[in-house]
Amino acid sequence: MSTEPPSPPSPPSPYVPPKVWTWNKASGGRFANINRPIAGPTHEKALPRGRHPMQLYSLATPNGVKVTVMLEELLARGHAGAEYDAWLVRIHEGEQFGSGFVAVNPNSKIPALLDCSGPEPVRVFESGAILLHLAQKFGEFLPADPAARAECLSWLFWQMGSAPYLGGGFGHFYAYAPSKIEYAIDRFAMEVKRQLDVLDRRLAESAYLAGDEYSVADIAVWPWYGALAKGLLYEGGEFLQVHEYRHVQRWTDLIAERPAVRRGRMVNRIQGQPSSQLHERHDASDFDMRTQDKMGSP
Ligand SMILES: N[C@@H](CCC(=O)N[C@@H](CS)C(=O)NCC(=O)O)C(=O)O
Repeated sequence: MSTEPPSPPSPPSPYVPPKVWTWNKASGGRFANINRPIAGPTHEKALPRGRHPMQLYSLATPNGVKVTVMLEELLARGHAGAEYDAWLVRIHEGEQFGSGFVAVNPNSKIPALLDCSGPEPVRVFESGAILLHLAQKFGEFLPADPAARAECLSWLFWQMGSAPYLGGGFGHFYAYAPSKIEYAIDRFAMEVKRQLDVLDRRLAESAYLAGDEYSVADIAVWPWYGALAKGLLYEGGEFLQVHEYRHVQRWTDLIAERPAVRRGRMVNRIQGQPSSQLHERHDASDFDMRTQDKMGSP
């Protein structure tokens, strides 16, 4: 009989990728029911269609809010052609994989827009493309001067390239991954703090990202980095010490005051105060009984 004490459990062996990746459905964590390695529809489902020129299929995530804010801003400037029906797409229930939605966005992600103002509907997907489509169509929120326009487009595309590190990188590993991986959290926390510093330095020299005027660049960046600056994303405010980015804070507060922003944030929203949620928007009067809060309440 051995008298040696039992040996302590050995640490989990490091993962060694196999030669060929295979789909282990159980490893998908919180998003296992919607993440798939293949594109295309999972089921037949036609999209609803309303009476307005713009048909939006979306949800009030930061990417969705960009578009509802843009449409509300255009309406506030008197563009009746920007009237829209906003339909709710519940991405956690897989509605982005319905055949009708995939026909509007083959990438199966909100937001997706159908511009029905012409003889044939025009589909637009990717929030940056939607903002640019609307800005060019209505001649708003995109500077006419070539140098100012170049600055505006640079920040617009900066957002498109940067936010995946914030959401898919930092947010995923800090808040959603089934285990906390120090290497991954460090890597993406560092990158997100660097991004906040990029914005902070820019906003130290001008009121808005493209210069003196509010533009599609602010409309794209604010829902992500403004929410982050207010501690509303991934409960990461303290961890990232977001209060230190004081020019980002100033800009976030300034934009949060805009009535169109307060309205746009409510559209297709399914969490937070019930009175601040407008699941679908079909008319300006839909906002009447709602609380249009600023950036403060989640
Ligand atoms: N680059 C895209 C990203 C869109 C995106 O990631 N949408 C998310 C919600 S914020 C989505 O629909 N996810 C559903 C899924 O991945 O199945 C854009 O800016 O429009």
